[in-house]
Amino acid sequence: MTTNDSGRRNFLMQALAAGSAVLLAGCDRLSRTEWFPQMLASAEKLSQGAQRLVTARKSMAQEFTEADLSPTFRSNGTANPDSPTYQALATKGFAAYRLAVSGLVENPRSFSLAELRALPGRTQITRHDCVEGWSAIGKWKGAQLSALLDAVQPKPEARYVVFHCADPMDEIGTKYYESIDMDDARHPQTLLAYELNDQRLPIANGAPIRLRVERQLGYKMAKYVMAIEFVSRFDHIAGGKGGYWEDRGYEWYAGI
Ligand SMILES: Nc1nc2c(c(=O)[nH]1)N[C@H]1C(S)=C(S)[C@@H](COP(=O)(O)O)O[C@H]1N2
Ligand SMILES: [Mo]
Repeated sequence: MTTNDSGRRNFLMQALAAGSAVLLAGCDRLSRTEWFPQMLASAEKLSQGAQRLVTARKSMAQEFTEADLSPTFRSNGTANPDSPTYQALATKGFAAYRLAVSGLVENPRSFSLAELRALPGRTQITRHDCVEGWSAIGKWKGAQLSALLDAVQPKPEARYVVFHCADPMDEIGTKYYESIDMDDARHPQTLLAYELNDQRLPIANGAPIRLRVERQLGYKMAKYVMAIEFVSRFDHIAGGKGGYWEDRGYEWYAGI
């Protein structure tokens, strides 16, 4: 390695370290400054590349035992969506809930909760890491997203899965949303979860359906999922960065 190479490497390592330190500092405060989104955008390119080098995308997230479960799994972000449509569903125990699946698929259709429960599923005890600096270990049960893919048959042009949520985030009704790529969509631990710690998923944690995508940070795990859309790009959706927090400067690939 030449002197130049190692100088460049040190620079990269420092940039990566700075990126992760800032990530621990919190959702709201930093995203409003101008330099923060820009720095995250460049840190994302570095960390995504680094992640691809060191971790195969197919690797499994660590799983834990019942003894490791957190006494309570806290709620973060929206705890009860402020939307008449959602409240009407919740009042009737989500009996009328249907998950609409659209976009670049051969068989667009919707799923009732019973139909989602009937899909091949998985139970897993994993650790959830939020960028605000807390973690919790919980037991999740849900349909494997790969099973839903088998049912709807994504077209070859489909590159991303977008999750549209019920919760308005501001007065003008901007809704939470998220997206993942097809590698994560087909990963065995990627679930449309309907149970937390052997109970029906509580409203505070995303009832009736929330995404688990275990090798990424908490904000990727969309709660209150109402619709799923398969797309080839997401620059036309909301702020164009692939998620509610991404539109406010967070990195799209939030690998841990
Ligand atoms: N729809 C929706 N999904 C969301 C959020 C939200 O506010 N709305 N917050 C995200 C963040 S930042 C985290 S850490 C987790 C929190 O999940 P929990 O409430 O089960 O702890 O949900 C994520 N998914
Ligand atoms: Mo979070």
